[in-house]
Amino acid sequence: MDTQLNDTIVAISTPVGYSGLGIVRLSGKDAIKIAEKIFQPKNKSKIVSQLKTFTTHLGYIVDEEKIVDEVLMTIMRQPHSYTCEDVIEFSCHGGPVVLQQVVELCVKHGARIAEPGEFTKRAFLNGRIDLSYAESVCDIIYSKTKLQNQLYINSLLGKTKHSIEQLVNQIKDVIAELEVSIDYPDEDDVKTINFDYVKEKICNVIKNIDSAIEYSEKISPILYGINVAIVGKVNVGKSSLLNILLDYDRAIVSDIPGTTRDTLSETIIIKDVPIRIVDTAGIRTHSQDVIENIGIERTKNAVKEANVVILMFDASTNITTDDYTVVDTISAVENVENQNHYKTIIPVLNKIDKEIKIFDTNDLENLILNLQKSGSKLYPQLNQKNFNKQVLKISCVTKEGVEKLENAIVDSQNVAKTQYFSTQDAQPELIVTNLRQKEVLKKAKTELEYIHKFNFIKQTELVCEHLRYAVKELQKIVGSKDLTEDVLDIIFSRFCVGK
Ligand SMILES: Nc1nc2c(ncn2[C@@H]2O[C@H](COP(=O)(O)OP(=O)(O)OP(=O)(O)O)[C@@H](O)[C@H]2O)c(=O)[nH]1
Ligand SMILES: [Mg+2]
Repeated sequence: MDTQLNDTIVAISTPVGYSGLGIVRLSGKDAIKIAEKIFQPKNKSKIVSQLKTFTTHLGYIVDEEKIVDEVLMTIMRQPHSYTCEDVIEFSCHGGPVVLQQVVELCVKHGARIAEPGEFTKRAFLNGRIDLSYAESVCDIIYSKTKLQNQLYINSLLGKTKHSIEQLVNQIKDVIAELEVSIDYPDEDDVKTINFDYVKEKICNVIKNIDSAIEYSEKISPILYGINVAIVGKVNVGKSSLLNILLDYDRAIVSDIPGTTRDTLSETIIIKDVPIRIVDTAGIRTHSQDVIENIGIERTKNAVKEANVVILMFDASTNITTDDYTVVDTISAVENVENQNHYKTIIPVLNKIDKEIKIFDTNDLENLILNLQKSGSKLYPQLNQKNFNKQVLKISCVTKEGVEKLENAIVDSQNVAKTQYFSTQDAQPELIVTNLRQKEVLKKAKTELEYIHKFNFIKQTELVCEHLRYAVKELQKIVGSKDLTEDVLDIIFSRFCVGK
């Protein structure tokens, strides 16, 4: 065992502030000894060091003669505890002063203040949990939606570990089979290996990895959210839409063109997907105002960062030169961005509660269809025949069409359908839920694909070498104790103290 693990750590495991209860957690070889010094059971016949594991006891936290709090103490003996070490949890009254005193008492008697995530790190280093489990512990704590929680719980239940082990075993079987021909390079033995079958087995592993990578892109909006920028000329109703989506008056709305001069962003949840929505300064063809021009530069940045651009028009007037400038601005950003395929443009006609004049000419239709023709990804896909019917129409006064627009934002991103949606996408065997895991899969796939460059009979050793590299990569998802300290630090520093 790591020498660093020989000390005993302590931390408050509940959030800072005032609450009904607050928990102080101790873990390490002296946890029970420290508890014995600072916890006095109410039932004086009880002796802390002799208490059974997974039992809870009423008593007092004492500093010499002075009683600090009345608490419940739970004892969990090694190896069957969260960290695999002796663990003591004091369930105290949830005030910062009380909890701080309990921690100080533990330190006074030999404990050290825990680093963020150190309890979970110990569980990993002591072999109770794998790295994907540890990561999911942190992710579950920080989940913002039920869907995120649902995806992270997979790893906690050991599904990731199980699926990785299956893939690793399939590769190892192939290695074992090929090694026969290296160890006994006798003609007859080599002949017994069915190389086509071996190749098929590896292709199967690649297929599984591909499905996991593909699915990780489909759940990416659920995990990381969708960036949406509302863009349009001045006065079309961008800020009004932001306020409606947020359900409160966040942005100033007025009929003075150029009301919004800066970008404003807030996060909302639509269909259980986090949406970061950015209201932008309206774009004008000839603006002399220095501040307004800075605002327009910020609008361009918002477009750059967006997955979805809501391209807003005023349905109650005809298309103007400013609308062309807006479209040109978006196209210019898109071209610089080298056609980032994640960016979707949703054209929206606002103010349909007023008399609709925007279809009086074909200008809108031409403008949008040209945008589509030049390679921009529009949602929904529009065509000349049903243009008028297909294009999304809303009113920020009556709220007509707003729900349709909300759905369009999520649907445009090809989000994986999970049990919270009406239809379900088939979930692959292996689900990875963060970028580290996805990158590892990509590297493993590269190693596996490499083997097709070799002659299986003459270069068996090289094939095996790349297969072993692939195994090594895949194993990084579940991790091993010999992971370097800096990799572990990156993973566990995301945690809160006390977990
Ligand atoms: N009738 C009607 N008026 C609307 C609608 N949406 C917005 N307005 C009005 O249009 C005017 C401009 O609205 P804003 O939301 O400030 O427009 P904006 O696009 O943010 O404008 P800038 O910040 O100046 O670029 C306000 O007077 C709104 O009340 C709508 O759907 N129908
Ligand atoms: Mg505005």
